[in-house]
Amino acid sequence: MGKIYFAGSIRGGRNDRVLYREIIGYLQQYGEVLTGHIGNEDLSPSGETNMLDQEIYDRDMAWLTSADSVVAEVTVPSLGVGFEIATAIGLQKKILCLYRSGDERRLSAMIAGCPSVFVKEYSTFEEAQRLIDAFFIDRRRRHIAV
Ligand code: 6IA
Repeated sequence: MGKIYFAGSIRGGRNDRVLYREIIGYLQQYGEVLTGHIGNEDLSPSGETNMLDQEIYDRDMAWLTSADSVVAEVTVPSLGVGFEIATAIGLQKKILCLYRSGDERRLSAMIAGCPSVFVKEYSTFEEAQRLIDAFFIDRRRRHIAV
């Protein structure tokens, strides 16, 4: 099984942290999720001060480099998640961006318009599960075909 880098907002806002945890739990059937702490309910934008920002950056970039695929929940806008997606594109990773559309918000054109990522909209967790299934099953098929 491969390694999966899950990206979700931390300092951008923690409103979706419960959903992140659910997605991380679901992803575990498809590989080792390197970034399980993103779903940690106790992780607040000002919390966990025992790591320097540069240590967080170095660790996350190493994980991203070692990952086989990247799944990002991009509904809550986050500079860090955008940065990770752009870096993952440069590293030629397979990337799934999951987005919940809403009346008041629209996904950044830099993600929505990027041909190097799979952007999928959903509204329920069940829909997110099906999109994740399709992403990984498709990947496996391509892997076998190669
Ligand atoms: O700009 P953001 O903070 O929203 O960026 C979130 C993204 O950057 C996530 O996908 C993470 O992979 C990464 N990231 C940002 N901050 C941390 C972090 N901070 N720990 C791990 N990954 C991070 C520690 C806690 C912090 C609240 C002090």
